[in-house]
Amino acid sequence: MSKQLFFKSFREIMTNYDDVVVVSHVNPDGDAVGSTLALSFFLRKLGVNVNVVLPNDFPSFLSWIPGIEDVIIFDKDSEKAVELFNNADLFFFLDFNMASRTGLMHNDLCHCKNTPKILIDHHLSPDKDAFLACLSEEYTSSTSELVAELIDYHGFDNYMDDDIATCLLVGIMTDTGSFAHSIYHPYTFEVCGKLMSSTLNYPLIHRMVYDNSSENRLRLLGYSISNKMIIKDEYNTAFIALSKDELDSFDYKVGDTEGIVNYPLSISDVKMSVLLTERQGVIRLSFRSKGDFSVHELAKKYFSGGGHTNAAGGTLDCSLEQAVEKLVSILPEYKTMLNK
Ligand SMILES: [Mn+2]
Repeated sequence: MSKQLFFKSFREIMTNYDDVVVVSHVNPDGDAVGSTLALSFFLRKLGVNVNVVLPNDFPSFLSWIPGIEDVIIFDKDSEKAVELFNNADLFFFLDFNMASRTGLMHNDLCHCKNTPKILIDHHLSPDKDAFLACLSEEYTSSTSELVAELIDYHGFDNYMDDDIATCLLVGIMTDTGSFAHSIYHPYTFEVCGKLMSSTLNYPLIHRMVYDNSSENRLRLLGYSISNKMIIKDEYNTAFIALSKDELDSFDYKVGDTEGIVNYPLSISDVKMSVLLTERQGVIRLSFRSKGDFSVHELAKKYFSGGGHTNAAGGTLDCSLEQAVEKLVSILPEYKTMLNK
């Protein structure tokens, strides 16, 4: 479905549904939270009853964002979440495109397979047939930008307010690393300019997102880079592996490792950076790259994951040492591309 057709038919589609549940991916980031909340505000303005359900808790740096107090966290209140799922006549899937990215909610969502679903997302390779309507735009900064464009299409002045604009700016800001990457067209700046034209205090929003760390989080970052970063010069690759014990020693909270993976890329020759973390028995891998080296392909092929060309995730069911071994063992395959 083209973007224009999606926007055009959106209002008409929504006249058929009254009880909507908006969901996003496990370990929700700024874009997942910002886009789901912004869409839910917009849908309420269209007269729809909306609930937002996230698989697990959001990072503490988002605890102030408008609307967050009404979000249902599945792993804290699964009974309520399942009740909402069962009552829903429509789901929105935002900022992910593989049902397995909904973590523990996956099974319960599978039980609602007859309830129509609408996708709004910017990740690669969606399963388009699974959706009633699908807005999948790989070359867009963020899902929040797509929600902004949807609202813009239906009348910016009629529907935009400071709460929605705040959520959208947080999503776009975090998915672009403060407007440093993942920007493909002028519209990203145009719509942010429009969002700013209200009474928003942008420096305050930026500060609330980026200058909101605990002391432990910053010390964990320092430790990760100073003590744990390994550089494989031959492959222009850097990686950091953090065990559960190491995370615990910094009193790890959800979101504390967010962003660590980006730092090694600031070294001029490093083309790929990988963060491996040991969580609840599995190893999570987070990949970042520069230029046209696709971490999406690599994550998909070897780590049951995917994402974007320059940012992707994956998991391995093994020990941290084995995960590091596996990562190092596949680097020769990518040597030429990593040295381009
Ligand atoms: Mn996103």
